Amino acid sequence: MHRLASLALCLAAASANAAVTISYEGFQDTEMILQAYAGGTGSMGSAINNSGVLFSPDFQVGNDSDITANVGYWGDTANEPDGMGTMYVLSPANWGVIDVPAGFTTQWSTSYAAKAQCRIDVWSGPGGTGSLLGWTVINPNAQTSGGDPNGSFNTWKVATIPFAGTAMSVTYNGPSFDVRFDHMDFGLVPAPGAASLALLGGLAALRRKR
Ligand SMILES: [Ca+2]
Ligand SMILES: [Ca+2]
Ligand SMILES: [Ca+2]
Repeated sequence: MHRLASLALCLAAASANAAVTISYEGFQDTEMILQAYAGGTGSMGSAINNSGVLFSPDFQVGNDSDITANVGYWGDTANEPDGMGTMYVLSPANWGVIDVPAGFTTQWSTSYAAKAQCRIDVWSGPGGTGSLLGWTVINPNAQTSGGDPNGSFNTWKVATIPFAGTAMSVTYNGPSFDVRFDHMDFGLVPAPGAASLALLGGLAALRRKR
């Protein structure tokens, strides 16, 4: 597909400010994600959905080797928070870009299992340009071994970057292989109870009117 045509598809499908969750399921081992979440495919042909999120070639998926029996560093995971597939970075430049052309607001968050430090930045423009809206440093979190039953990336935590304004890209700055990601959220998913709180507020306003 022509790059511009696929970009136009993304823009049409993803409305601004919609929250998107990426779970990294449905890929082949070591497949580059590329446009699999933007109406296109990953490097091995997997098409997931059209959430309007595009990955530079630095981001790949590995499936838990306890399930696939295809043993490699990519499948060395356990206790994954969302299915059996996780994402890692393979980048000679220690750099990767995730673009969201329609933009997202409020916060970015992810689950991670880290053996090394990396930095994540959220930007107002595409490709890591514009204003730096927010950032976080992910530090190694106690990885042991085993879990389901194998996997040396087996302890998961959540990192969150809250920000004001509208973001169009997220960049990764860190080593290859040593940080795994899963259940990545672009935008804020309303917490359970938020709707009922709004309802209570409405009822209170009604009572005051009487
Ligand atoms: Ca597992
Ligand atoms: Ca495992
Ligand atoms: Ca997953």
